[in-house]
Amino acid sequence: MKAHDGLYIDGAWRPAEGHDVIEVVNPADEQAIGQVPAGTAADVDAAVRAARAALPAWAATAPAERAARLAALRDVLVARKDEIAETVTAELGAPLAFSQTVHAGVPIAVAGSYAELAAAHAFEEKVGNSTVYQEPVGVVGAITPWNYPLHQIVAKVAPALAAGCTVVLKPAENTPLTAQLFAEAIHEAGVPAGVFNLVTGLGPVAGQALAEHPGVDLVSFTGSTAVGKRIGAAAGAAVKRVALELGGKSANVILPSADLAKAVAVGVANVMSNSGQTCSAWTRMLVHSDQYDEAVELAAAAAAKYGDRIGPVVSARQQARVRGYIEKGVAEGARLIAGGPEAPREKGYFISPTVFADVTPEMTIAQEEIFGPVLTILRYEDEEEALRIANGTVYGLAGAVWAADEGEAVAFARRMDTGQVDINGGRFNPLAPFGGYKQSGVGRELGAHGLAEYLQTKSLQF
Ligand code: TXE
Repeated sequence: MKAHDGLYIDGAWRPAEGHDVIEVVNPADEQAIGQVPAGTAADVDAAVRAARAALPAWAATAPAERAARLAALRDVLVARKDEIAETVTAELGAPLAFSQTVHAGVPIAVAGSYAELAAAHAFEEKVGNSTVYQEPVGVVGAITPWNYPLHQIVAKVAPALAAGCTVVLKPAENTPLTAQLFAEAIHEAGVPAGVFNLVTGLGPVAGQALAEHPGVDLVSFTGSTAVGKRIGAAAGAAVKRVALELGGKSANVILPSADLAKAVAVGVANVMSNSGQTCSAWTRMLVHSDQYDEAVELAAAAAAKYGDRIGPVVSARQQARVRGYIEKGVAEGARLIAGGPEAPREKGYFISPTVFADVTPEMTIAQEEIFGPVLTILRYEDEEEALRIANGTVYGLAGAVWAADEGEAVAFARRMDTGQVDINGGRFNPLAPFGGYKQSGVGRELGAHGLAEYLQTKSLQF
């Protein structure tokens, strides 16, 4: 795997101030695959200065020109799709086919959507005797996680660039090679020097320095709730814009009229996908009492089918965390019907596809984000109880509702305290706003709502 030994700042790869490095490990076989610089506060400062210097010219660039750069970026990502998929597979351990379709395919769609939105967006409008301008917020500090390494980057950088902002990115320490590849793509796409800058490094060092840098106007963070709360508090104290995309504990509500076999099969696949490392995963399946035993049987069979087909989780630390949750589920009295806490292989950070039945709403595994291939199945007696359970966590990121009649599912979905709901399975839409109610976060990504995060308004009265 190719790794740069520098940081991408002001349009060029340059050495970090210090000599510390981060070893990148393939979680499927625990082999080292490369190393990247562990940037420090001094590197972050250099990157923020470059971004600030590039801001006036980029903010003044015609939206059509910014759209053209984003279209070029999309084209480079398309041309390098195989390389992206191989890189994500190497540092995340995801099966190659999944890396092709999702880890490479989704960010290509998102980059394309922002090329179109940048061209079509009304950055200026007349309101009565006023003209309202939408102007870039300024320098963006983007901090991203490892679970969808490229998507998380593109979902922040593409709208920021479309808006006319400049960016400093601090990607997750587990997946910096994908971030380096993205920086190459930005360069190839002809994005001017300083508009996008990359500082690889550790969260508490480079991440914290970026989040607290006074030259950053907006912090956009995706990651754990604990770190997100700290970043939100610091941004509040500095009266600085912040976008937070944190965890989830989404409910998959199967109403009695639904096609049970289909809903369970898709529900299990949703949780096992990306080895459960998806913030919007439907980790709680809610089934009516009368159909509960049948659903449990179907889910156990579906999970068993996954066997070896899912990749590992990202690190030894995440593996230990997920195993801890599975042990806790057993200890709290849930019934294990597939998988379990034992590591299925000697090498690699694998977890068996795991399903718990007889889960009650107050159990830890029904309340906390596990971030592994672990499904919980809960029972409800009527719709009101289903709604209470669905809304009964601190999170509100996503969810699903299944019913024979779409109207019935929509009526239920409208009562859920959550930012996105899939009706009878749903399909990914790169233009649909994504983000959380309650402690799942602040702000939205994707589509026009995602673009709005990076804009501020100015009105002139005549
Ligand atoms: O997250 P961290 P971790 C959840 C999921 C997972 C748990 C822990 O439940 O099990 O979080 O994952 C940077 N200042 N999600 O430990 O530490 C860090 O370098 C500034 C949900 O990997 O929050 C990385 O770039 N930045 C989630 C990013 O924050 C800091 C995706 C995320 O890492 C920092 C990932 C600090 N003090 C995990 N400390 C989702 N919402 O999709 C760390 N970072």
